[in-house]
Amino acid sequence: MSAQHILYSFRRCPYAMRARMGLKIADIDYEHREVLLRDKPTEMLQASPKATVPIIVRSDGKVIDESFDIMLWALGHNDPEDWLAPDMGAMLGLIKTIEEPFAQHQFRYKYASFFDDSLKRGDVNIEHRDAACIILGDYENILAASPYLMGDAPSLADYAIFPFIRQFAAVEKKWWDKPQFPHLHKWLAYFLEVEIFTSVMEKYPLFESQVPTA
Ligand SMILES: N[C@@H](CCC(=O)N[C@@H](CS)C(=O)NCC(=O)O)C(=O)O
Repeated sequence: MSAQHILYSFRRCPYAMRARMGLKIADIDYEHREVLLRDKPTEMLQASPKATVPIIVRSDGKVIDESFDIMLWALGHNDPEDWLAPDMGAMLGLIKTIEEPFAQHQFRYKYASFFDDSLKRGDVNIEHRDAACIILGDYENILAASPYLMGDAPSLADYAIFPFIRQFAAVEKKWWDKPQFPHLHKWLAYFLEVEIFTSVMEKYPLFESQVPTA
């Protein structure tokens, strides 16, 4: 049997979601290894000591441990819906913002008590929510003028970004549903239903490490 690509993934991680969507649209076959972030398997740590998901160990032994690079690698093989069609510089400008600073603000917004002992679990940090909203306002303005971030068709930019907006939207559902970002809502609702997304959200059994623990 020929060696297969192996993906270390965590279902609810937005980085892993976008990598899985890239692999799926490119129709790349791989062995899915579902992990727990609090109990990472030795095989994953050996593949990439950075120890973040997603990680793909390619069949040629090369390791890619950045979600966006996994998307690019997959789409470089096969890009049937032309996700790479828009100008890459413009897409990169948008996509970079989502990882830093948006994802950082979102983490501090959602897990406020982790950074402030006076808060209790479930409390949110409004300053970080506001900071994230400045970025969301930029997306809202783009989406007021076109259905997708790069124009009339979905692209890499949309797929690389929406898993993070999904996560943000889920922190305070009631607050999010106030009519402040109507175009962003519509856009997110579309991507939450697309087959490429729903198909990568199926549940996998946990990967069991084959490396004996000491
Ligand atoms: N820049 C990385 C970030 C990946 C990342 O931070 N993933 C999170 C889960 S959503 C993680 O693995 N964190 C490590 C941990 O929680 O131990 C990428 O794009 O792949």
